[in-house]
Amino acid sequence: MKMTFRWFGTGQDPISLPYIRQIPGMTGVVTSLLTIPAGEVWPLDAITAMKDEVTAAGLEVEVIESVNIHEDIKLGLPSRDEKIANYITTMERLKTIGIKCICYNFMPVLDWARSHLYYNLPDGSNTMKYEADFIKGVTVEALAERYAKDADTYEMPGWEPERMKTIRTTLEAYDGMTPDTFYANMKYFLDAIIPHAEKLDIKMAVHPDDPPQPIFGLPKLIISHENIRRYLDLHPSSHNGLTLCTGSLGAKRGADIPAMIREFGGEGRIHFAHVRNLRFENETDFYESAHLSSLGSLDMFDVMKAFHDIGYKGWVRPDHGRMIWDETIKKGRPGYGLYDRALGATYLQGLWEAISRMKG
Ligand code: DNO
Repeated sequence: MKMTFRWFGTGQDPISLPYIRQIPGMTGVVTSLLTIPAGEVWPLDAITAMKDEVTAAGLEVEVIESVNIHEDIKLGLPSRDEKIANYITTMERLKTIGIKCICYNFMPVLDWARSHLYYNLPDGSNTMKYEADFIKGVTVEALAERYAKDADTYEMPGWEPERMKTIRTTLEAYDGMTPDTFYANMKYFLDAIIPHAEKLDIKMAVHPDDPPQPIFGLPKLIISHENIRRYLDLHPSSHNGLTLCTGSLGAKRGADIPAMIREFGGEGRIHFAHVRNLRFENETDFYESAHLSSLGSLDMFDVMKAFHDIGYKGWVRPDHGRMIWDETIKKGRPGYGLYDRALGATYLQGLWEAISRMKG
């Protein structure tokens, strides 16, 4: 595995590249151009500038998270062809700087959602939380407002105030969308881009829906073993793969993450991994705990062992962390402070070293 760190880019992330470089074992960052709206072609000069900046800091950039998919593609509108063509041009440009993997998601309208961005834990740290009843009782506008206030300087990806202006219309566009239609729209996209991904040798890695249950009446499909299988089968190519996110998939009680790693990873379909823990408070509610197995509901040893057993050579990054040691919103986006993710990265590498050495 290759340990990496998510970095949102200059002006978008208060954590500096030199700090990231000092995290033990860190090989590179996974990043994006956050200011380019979904559906538009990424400018080559911005792509090159990003690459130069990361390289100058002594880090690699091989994974992009994310190149977002325009809503017209998800909805299957006639205008999707133009957006898909733009997506392919962006892929071609990313190839010129050596990108090997693109993480993206097929979540309708919104990216990941939580009820609380800063939930206080007894040890004085704070973390993100998901409370199902809270989400049921809130409007999407009210939640967006809460995020805008709590996330302060930094917009929550997928919840940008600009997008929120037309949120009702976008939500309504999904009225009556059946899973079959949604899968057909996914297939249309995959059939168009995967041949290019093969030619460019860029591994496409879909991120599961987070949380793994419908919210605000929106269909959520990439949430379980069965649905991931269906998604991968829509276009059977090793370049049509998965971002295995333990936190997203693991938020569904009973999900067997190590089994998914062994199955999908064993087939060479996992290209990128987000490894983090969470702690269930009841059947549906959870908060994002520190990465350690003893502090959460997921067993990180079993997760890393499964990756090790399949000979995983792809990218891994620690995922959401708590805010600790006086970290405030000014020092990191929600879930993306420096310290707890750095601790997570070293812990995961410790597990990896122990597993490797025990196998001799
Ligand atoms: C959450 C992240 C997601 C992910 C996108 C991929 O923290 O894992 O926002 O980047 O869904 O497109």
